[in-house]
Amino acid sequence: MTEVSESKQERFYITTPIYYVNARPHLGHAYSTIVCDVIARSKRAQGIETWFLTGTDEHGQKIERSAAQAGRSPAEFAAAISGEFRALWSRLNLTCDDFIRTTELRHQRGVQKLFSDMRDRGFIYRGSYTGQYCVSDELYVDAPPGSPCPDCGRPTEAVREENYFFKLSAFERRLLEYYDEHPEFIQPEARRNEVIAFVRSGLKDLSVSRTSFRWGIPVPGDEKHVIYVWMDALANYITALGYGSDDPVDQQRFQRFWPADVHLIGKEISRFHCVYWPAFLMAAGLPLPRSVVANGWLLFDKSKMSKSVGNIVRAETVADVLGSDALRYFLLREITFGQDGNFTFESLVQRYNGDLANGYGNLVSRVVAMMHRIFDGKMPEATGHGDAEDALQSKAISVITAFQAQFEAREFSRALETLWGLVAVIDGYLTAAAPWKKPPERSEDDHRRVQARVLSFAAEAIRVVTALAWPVMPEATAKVWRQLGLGDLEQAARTGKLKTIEWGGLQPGTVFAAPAPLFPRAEKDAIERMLNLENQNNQSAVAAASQAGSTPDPAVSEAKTTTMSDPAPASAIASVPAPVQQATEEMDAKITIADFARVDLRVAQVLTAERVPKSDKLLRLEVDLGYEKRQILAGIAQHYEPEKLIGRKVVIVANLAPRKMRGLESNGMVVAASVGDEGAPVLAGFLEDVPVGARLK
Ligand code: ME8
Repeated sequence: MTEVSESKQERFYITTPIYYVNARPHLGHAYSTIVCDVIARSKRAQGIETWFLTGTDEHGQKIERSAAQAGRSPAEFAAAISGEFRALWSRLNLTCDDFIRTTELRHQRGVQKLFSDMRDRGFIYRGSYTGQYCVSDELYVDAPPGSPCPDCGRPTEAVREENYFFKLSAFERRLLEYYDEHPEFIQPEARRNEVIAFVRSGLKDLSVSRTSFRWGIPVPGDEKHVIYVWMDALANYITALGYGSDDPVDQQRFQRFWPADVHLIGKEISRFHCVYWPAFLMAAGLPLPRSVVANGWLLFDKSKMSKSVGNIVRAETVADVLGSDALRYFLLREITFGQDGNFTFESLVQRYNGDLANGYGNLVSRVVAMMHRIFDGKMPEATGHGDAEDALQSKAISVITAFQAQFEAREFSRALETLWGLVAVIDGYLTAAAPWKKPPERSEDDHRRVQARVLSFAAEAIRVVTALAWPVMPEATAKVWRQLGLGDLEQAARTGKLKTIEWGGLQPGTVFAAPAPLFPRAEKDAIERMLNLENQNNQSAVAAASQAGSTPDPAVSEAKTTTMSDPAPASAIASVPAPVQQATEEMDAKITIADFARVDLRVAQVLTAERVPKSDKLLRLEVDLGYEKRQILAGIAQHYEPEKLIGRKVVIVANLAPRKMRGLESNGMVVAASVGDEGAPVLAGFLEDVPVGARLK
């Protein structure tokens, strides 16, 4: 059952947990998702066909209650917060191939199929449940009334319901055998031991439906029940691929990528992923994932960063002040993967200045600037080399091997430490050779030869660091790649040019691009600025919550709340309820940089353009963002001929929630000035050439 076809070896499927939409994303969520992105990028760079899935978990009692508290329907509430996750992932340069929402029809259909299959195979039966339930963890708790939740310590609630049960007990032995035969299934070891101990202590059948609330996927054929939210949520890993769909394209994707190679999760949800999920799959006759890998917790003020503790830091705050690469680098470098790790603003700024601003960034700008000053930006021919060059080259070669092995073993912190060891060696090599200083006894010709040798060796070593660091810092490394005259790094990765990284890729004669700042040094006020942004955000969250509580939206009917496939309305990105008057006031109010930064404006190139049938206003555009292609509908047909738009660079709002118009999905919005009384659109553009995907900020 768990056999995998030969061809699957060349493919790689990785998933994050799908995040609850009861609260906005924070650094903890960003951490797991960044780790997945880094792994996905490195697999793609190795030429492995990769699928990276993330999404949001939108059903269940917890979300229903959070929405009610905010005075909104669950559908609206979920759409707003889900939009925030999606926008953040794009802001952090995360290259997810798909983002699933459990309220989508494709998911609902797949979950119902899974449920029916398990029931048809005799693993689901009717019974009644009397016991405790933890709404925060959406967990049945086997304990007497009044007991706190053993996982989170919060009070549990008594539940007495007619339910459907899953025969979990039937899988106890098979699960233990599976863990035994596949030691890599649960990682790291500590989690594996916990899970095995839990299963050995005996498995009871699991209640998999609820009748006391409505916000969920109905049990097929018995609609008064909704399916247990964890069964609903776990199924996302297959429904997103196409399980349960009749469309051959979906079915093919499912065949291509299932089973998953890595379900990356936080350690607190190991039981759901390592016990319930494989048991569900066995019951449905589906192959099991290859591994469930748990990251440790990001701690802030010594406890797990979480919304309920109230000790969260937002990823946007760090990205606004230090850039998204700095956040990505810090999380991977600072935390030993698999273990808990502390977040402090002090260590963040220290690492930023030490490793990035003064380290890699400074090294690159020195070498690129000297290359321009001394050799007009053209890589010189290096003639001859001595011990120092041999040492540098062999260090670089050994770092390539060590880094790749450590990275593959998911020892990200060690791998980056190894790589920055090379940065230090290049720095030392430059300082010792001092190509900027001509010793009096050295002739002009000799000096120029030394300069050519030293700068070309240093630049080549920087190329190696840059190629290896790309999955972790895609933005900065892409800038360096361009400065080294090597073109588009993202494209190099996509076209297999990073498959083997070897010494000697930078050829004499290569023309370097102009130096561009990479990591400007963080000044003393950086921490203060981040703290201010956090405070502002907390205040606006409090204001939003209090407004939300006071403005329940009577216009949203019950029918709407149970709709499973509502796309996020564009206006729902802000999670503040927006009666019209308030919206008008907000238009007049000043916004902060952080508010502006939430709008992801990007340069995109039009690949195809055509009129939308039966619409005199709409054009259907396919645009390239560099990191992805997408479809956008633009209301410009009366002012622009479609053929003339092809190849043109336009500005789009890249993180607008998708909308359907005339049956077609629009993923973003083209930005245009609105001119004259009629508001004729004039597309925004640039006088200089700009690369696709560049962000406007
Ligand atoms: O559990 N440190 O969603 P969730 C590290 N919907 N990782 C953290 C973290 C922290 N402080 N805080 C959150 C759920 N995470 C379910 C999952 S999957 C089928 C359903 C990350 O919104 C970590 O990956 O509570 C953790 O498991 C996940 O966010 C929990 O997100």
